Amino acid sequence: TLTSEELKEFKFVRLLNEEPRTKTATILGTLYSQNDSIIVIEKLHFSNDEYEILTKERISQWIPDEKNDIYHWFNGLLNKNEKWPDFKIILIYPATEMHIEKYSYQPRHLVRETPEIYEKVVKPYIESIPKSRIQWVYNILSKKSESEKILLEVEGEEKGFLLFPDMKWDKKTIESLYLQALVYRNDIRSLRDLNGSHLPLLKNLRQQIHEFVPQKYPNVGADELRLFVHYQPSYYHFHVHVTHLRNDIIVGGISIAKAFLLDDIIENLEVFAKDYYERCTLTYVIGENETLFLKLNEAGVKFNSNI
Ligand code: M7G
Repeated sequence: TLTSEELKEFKFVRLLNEEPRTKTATILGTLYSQNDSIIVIEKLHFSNDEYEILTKERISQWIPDEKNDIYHWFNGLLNKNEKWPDFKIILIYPATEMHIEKYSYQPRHLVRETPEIYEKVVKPYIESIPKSRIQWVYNILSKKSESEKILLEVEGEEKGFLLFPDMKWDKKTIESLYLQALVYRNDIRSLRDLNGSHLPLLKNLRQQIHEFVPQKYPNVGADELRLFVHYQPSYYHFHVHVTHLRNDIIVGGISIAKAFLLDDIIENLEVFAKDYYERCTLTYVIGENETLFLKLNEAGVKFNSNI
């Protein structure tokens, strides 16, 4: 094997690829005698036994970035001499039992939700969720929090929305661009509520985002943006996720049976039926710890491929 002294002879030629989400960079270079060499370098995961001391001893600096209700986010340095932050932290404080469930590893299952199951189990569950749980959403809409980060504001009771950076985004790495479009109106709980009357809203949102984002970030084309909604979402005030195509490994969040493309939604409502989402069976993934999963189980809803 080559020694570390020998490897120091590696001369950088050019960057072939970088994947911010997997924390890898692929570099072309030369080693002795001008032979082409490729290095794939990957930041390692925190190791298990480090977690206990991680926050207490290893982090030398937390740099506050933003706060909204119980959500606080920071950038940080592990080593004081670092030139730029080497990690990003989301702190939920105080966290409820629901947060602990959501953020814990959990086995997942597919559900096939018929309109009847929606009416009987899902809708009452959504209606039982206290509004206070989405205080952070109202803070954004009323400009109490994150107002200086709003990227685009489209007025109008029916078609209006706000576009702003998702808390998962570091706000600078274009390949991992992640924005949220949050509508002003509060009468759409989720995908299930969408019907033909919402087409002007959905189309306006799509068009405005496709025009605005490439202007704001000139290295991003409209055809490099993925616009989608989650079903089930974690909060029931209608919002659309906007991500860069390269940002395609967000665990679960972009996978089939969780993310539904805005283009397909518009198509289904426009070409097939205005009440498509009222009548269709929706198949989606749900975690075992989620309250809705428990409710579905209590109601005896079994995964059924014959529906
Ligand atoms: P979702 O589809 O309801 O479910 O998306 P998910 O949380 O299972 O993905 C909510 C989205 O809003 C997520 O992408 C979150 O990262 C983002 N988000 C959540 N909170 C609490 C905040 C916040 O306070 N500020 C911002 N900017 N984004 C948030």
